[in-house]
Amino acid sequence: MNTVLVTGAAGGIGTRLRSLLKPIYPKLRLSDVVVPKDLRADEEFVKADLSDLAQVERAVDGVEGVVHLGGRSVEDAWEVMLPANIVGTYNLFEAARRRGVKRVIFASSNHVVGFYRRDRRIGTHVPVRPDSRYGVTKAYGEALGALYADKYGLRVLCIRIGNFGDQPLDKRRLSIWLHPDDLVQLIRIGLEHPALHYEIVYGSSDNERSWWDNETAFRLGYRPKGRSEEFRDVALAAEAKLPQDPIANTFQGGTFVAAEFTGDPERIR
Ligand code: 15L
Repeated sequence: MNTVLVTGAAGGIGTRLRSLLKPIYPKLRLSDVVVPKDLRADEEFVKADLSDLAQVERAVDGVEGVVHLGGRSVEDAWEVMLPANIVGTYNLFEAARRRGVKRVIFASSNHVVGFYRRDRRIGTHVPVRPDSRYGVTKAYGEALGALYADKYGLRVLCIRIGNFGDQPLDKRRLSIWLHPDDLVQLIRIGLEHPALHYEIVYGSSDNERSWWDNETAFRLGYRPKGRSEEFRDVALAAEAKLPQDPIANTFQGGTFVAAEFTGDPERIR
């Protein structure tokens, strides 16, 4: 894999990945709708609005692999989601097909399955249960990835990212935390695994309290190093200071589930 494009390079995960991926993929290209504040002279940057197909085509031109982090990464109004995550994700896959990109890593989210209860252990073959408009756009992105893999032969890895960061922030994140180095490992699987066609994996570290069966990732060679339990005391202390919401605490998606929720949670089994 020679040239790799990271979309959403000015965002939280993108900013961190820039320095982690550069030593592995020296011809790293970055794109975003805004120029990253700390862009270095040795970094290649192409400004692109994901809702404009021509701009996205320019961004992907000449690259072999794309790590697609771009778009809105939390819940928002449909008017925001539509151009950023629906039109934008379509444009990304379509531009990749038109310009002969070989592989796309799609940054999906745990919010694709946020309405599963915390007492359920789920793999990647369960029906999606999005907890937000945001989660729906990520489920749509996974479906687009399957279409472009099956119909046009793109190799696609969808990573349902839990919570990315140096340490788990609270009790829920003890179950879904993803260490930056473990995300790099998953991205490398997506960009380099010789037998990859289309897969969905969970982007989570070696978390004792995980709700997810990440068998597909392990089959592809993923060996996470981060262990959330090492941060248990700090995470639980932080949890004690948070407002507690029974709906958020029942379901895997947490506050994304509770936002706008009406009625009886017993209807969701
Ligand atoms: C996500 O998908 C978001 O992008 C991130 O900001 C966190 O909210 C994360 O999920 C989470 O569930 O903690």
